[in-house]
Amino acid sequence: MCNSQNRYTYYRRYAFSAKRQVCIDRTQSSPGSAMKRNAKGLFRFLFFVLSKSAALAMSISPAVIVKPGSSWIQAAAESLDDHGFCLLSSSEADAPLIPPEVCRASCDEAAARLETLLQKVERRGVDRSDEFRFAEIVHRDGLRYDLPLEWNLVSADSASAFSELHSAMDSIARRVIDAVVARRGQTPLSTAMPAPIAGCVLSVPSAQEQQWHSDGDSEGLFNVFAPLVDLTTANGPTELRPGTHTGATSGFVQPRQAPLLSAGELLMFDYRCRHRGQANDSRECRPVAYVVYSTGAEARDGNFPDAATLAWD
Ligand SMILES: O=C(O)CCC(=O)C(=O)O
Repeated sequence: MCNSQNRYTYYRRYAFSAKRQVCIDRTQSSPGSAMKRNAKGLFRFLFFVLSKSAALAMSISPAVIVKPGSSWIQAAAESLDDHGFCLLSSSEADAPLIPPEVCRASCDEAAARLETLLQKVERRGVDRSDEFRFAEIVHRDGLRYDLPLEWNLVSADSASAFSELHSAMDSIARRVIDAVVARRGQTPLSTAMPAPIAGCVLSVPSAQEQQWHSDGDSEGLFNVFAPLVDLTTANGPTELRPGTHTGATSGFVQPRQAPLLSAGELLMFDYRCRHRGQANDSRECRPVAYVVYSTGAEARDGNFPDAATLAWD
C-alpha cells in the first residue's frame, strides 16, 4: 500500500540503527579512554538527532500524496511546480483513480506486446538482452524495455485497455497541468493541442538501476507515470530528486524520494526533474505506463529517432 510510512523507512532505519548501535556499545567493555567514548557517544547522539530531523523533514515535505478532496488539484499543482513532482492517490472511501481491472488489463496487454516484439527482435538476429532501438521497442539500461503506444484517445482504439487507462490518466493530469500553467501565468492547455506521447516502460526481473537523468531541459513538459502493479522496494520504484527541475544546484538539497505507489495511483513530474528507475530485484516484471504532456515545448523524443520498424516482420 502507498502510505507515507513506506517513503520514510529509509530514514527511520538510519535513526534506529544509530540508536541500536548506542545500546550495543553500552554492553561492551571498551579499553578506550572515557573522553574517546564520550566523543563517540556525542557523535552518535548528533547522528541520531540529525537522522530524526531528516525523517521529520521528509514527513513534512509538501510533496505529499494528494487525494481527491477540496482543492486537491491545486495542491498537486503546487507540489509539481515547487518540488518538481506530485503523487496522486485516492482515499479509502473514493473509487480508485484508475480501476484495478484497467490496470490489470493494461498490464497483460503490455506484457503480451513485449513478448511479441521481443520475438520479432530475435527473428532479426538480435538477442533480447542486447541494447537495441526499433520504432516499436527500445531496450536500454539493462533489461528496461520502452514500448511507445498510440495515444488511444486519438485513435479511439477501444479494443485496447490503454484506451481506458489513458482516458483516466488524462482526466486528472490535464487539470493538474492546467493549474500549474495558471500558476505560472501562462495559457492553459487547449483540447486541440497535439496528442501527448504515450508508452509503457517494462523493467523485467534483474533490470539494472538507471543513471540519474532528466528527460529534457525545456519548461512546459510533464511526465505522468501510472504503475500497473504495486511498487515495492524490490521491484525498483522510480526515484526522484525533488527540486532539480529548476536547475538549482546549490543550497539545501531535498532528500531523494522513491514513492511506493500502488497500481492505479499516479506520479506526475516535471520533465526536467532528475530521476532514475531503480533495479528490479523481484521476480515480477514492473510495467509503468507513461504519458508526456507539452504546454508548448517540443518533447525531445530521443528514444525513437528514425529507428527501423519491425512492422513488416
Ligand atoms: O523505470 C523507471 O521508473 C523510470 C524510467 C525512465 O526514467 C526511463 O526509462 O528513462
